Amino acid sequence: MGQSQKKWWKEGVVYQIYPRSFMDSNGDGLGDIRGIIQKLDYIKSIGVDIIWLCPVYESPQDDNGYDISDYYKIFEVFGSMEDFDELLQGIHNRGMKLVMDLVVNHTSDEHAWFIESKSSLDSPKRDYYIWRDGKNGAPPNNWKAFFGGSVWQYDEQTDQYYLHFFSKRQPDLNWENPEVRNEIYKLMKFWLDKGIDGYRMDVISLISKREFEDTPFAGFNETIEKLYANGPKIHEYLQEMNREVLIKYDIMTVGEGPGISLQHGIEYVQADRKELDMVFHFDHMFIDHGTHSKFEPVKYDLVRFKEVFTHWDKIIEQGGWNSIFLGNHDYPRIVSRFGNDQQYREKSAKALALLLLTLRGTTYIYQGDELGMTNVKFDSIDQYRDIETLNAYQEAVENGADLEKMMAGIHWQSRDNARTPMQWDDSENAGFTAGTPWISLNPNYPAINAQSQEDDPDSVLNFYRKAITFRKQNPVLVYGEYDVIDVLNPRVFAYWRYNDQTRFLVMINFTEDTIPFEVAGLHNSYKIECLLSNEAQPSSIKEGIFMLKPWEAGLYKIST
Ligand code: ISL
Repeated sequence: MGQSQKKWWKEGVVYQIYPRSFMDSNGDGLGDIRGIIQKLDYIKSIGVDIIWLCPVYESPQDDNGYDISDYYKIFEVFGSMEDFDELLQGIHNRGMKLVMDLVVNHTSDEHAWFIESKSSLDSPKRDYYIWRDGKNGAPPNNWKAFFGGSVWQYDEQTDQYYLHFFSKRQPDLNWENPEVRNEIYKLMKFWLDKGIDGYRMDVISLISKREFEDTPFAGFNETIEKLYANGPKIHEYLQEMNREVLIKYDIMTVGEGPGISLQHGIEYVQADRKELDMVFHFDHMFIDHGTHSKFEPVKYDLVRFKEVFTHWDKIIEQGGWNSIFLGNHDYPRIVSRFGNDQQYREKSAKALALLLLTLRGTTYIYQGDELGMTNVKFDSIDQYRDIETLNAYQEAVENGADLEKMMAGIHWQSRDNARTPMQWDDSENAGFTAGTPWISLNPNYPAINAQSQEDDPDSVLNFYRKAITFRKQNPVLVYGEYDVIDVLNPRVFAYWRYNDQTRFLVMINFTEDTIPFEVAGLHNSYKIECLLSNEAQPSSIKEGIFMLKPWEAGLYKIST
């Protein structure tokens, strides 16, 4: 349990921006780079240190920018390269850092490489992508894509199939080809030489492919873990990328990865291996997905949830580092998913903030979660924009499934829950755009918005500010040990964070009930001081027991 080496990216708090939904500066209904520039002071005021910007590169937007057609250009609806340079400067001038999305498992089908690759069997770029012959007039195997259908798309002109793990407009690159890898390293350097401070690497766990044998697994997540992710050459590629690019810059890297278990995770991030700094695993993101579909959600279990965080904390003891997040642009709003977005919206949003900022690892906050923004329930499928949601609905229609049930699943799990525009104020369209927004707003924006929270000392926003400031003043929350308390308790998430000098106790009641909670060994003769809480009158210990009010969350300092 050695002391973890100090790094800026361990201490930093990350704020994730989904540019399309953040701020529209020119009234075309889509967020843009100048919109982000306008809001930099707001972002700085939250207290965050690092901005992770989702893709802003040229793209036909089949998957909102995760389908890139030119890695060296900015998507013109988002702005120009000059706008980008100004954004980077603005971020640096405020003492913050910028991490960009790196999407190199696949490109857009409109990328020049793919157009050339597709043009003929003997195109010099044929081998930039993964082409295979069909099997008896059918695709090469039975693998399913993340966004529905087969992972194989037939191309009539050359009578072969190409692989796409995501939409058919997102063909997978062939990392076996050294020319492809060199092109990727080159584009990475282009942005790093501009001065960006790191990369969030999209589905990096999928870049090394296995043999394309049929999957015997019925469950999609199991297929991902056993067949799609962590392929045989993944570490060879990442070590090469590290040698060729990463080592030359003072940056942070976080690899996104479906199918990364803790055992795999360590192989990506153990410092001596010289690969990545952190990964995003999905053990808690898949926690309420049905076996066959995320749109058939199951109720999640708090014990399992605590076990996931406790289990992943081990990555630090083994020489790696953790990323702590509860949501992003692909998942429901955290307060709707893990909190209570009705009666206890504010309290539970603050409880989750406390969790995010006191677990061991780098904290990631997704835009709008600092306001306690909630899921949306659009009445009609026509109001949804996300390709995953639309494809899944279409599949349900084709299969004659129960569409009411499907809509309920979409209300709960659609990625669009996190993609409704930022709620800046209570004016029309929440101050997000002067035009027609690309996706409807959550109708609750008159009640939930940044402006109304700004001056309210008890707002969710100001709780985030407080908790971030507190974390900065107390490095034990970054580097100190983590020990879970009563892991089998199904209602309370409690843990110690400590070092030789300081001991903090964090307790969060994840229910709507008042709950007695006992911390073994703790009694009235200790000095127990509550330093952060979402309650005006935080619970105190009486006869060895705390009575935690509904969704009460508090951090206590314990001394003798
Ligand atoms: O969204 C998901 C749950 O249905 C995830 O499985 C997601 O598809 C996966 O984590 C990969 O996500 C990333 O790559 C995708 C892109 O659509 C996502 O927005 C991105 O975060 C393809 O580039």
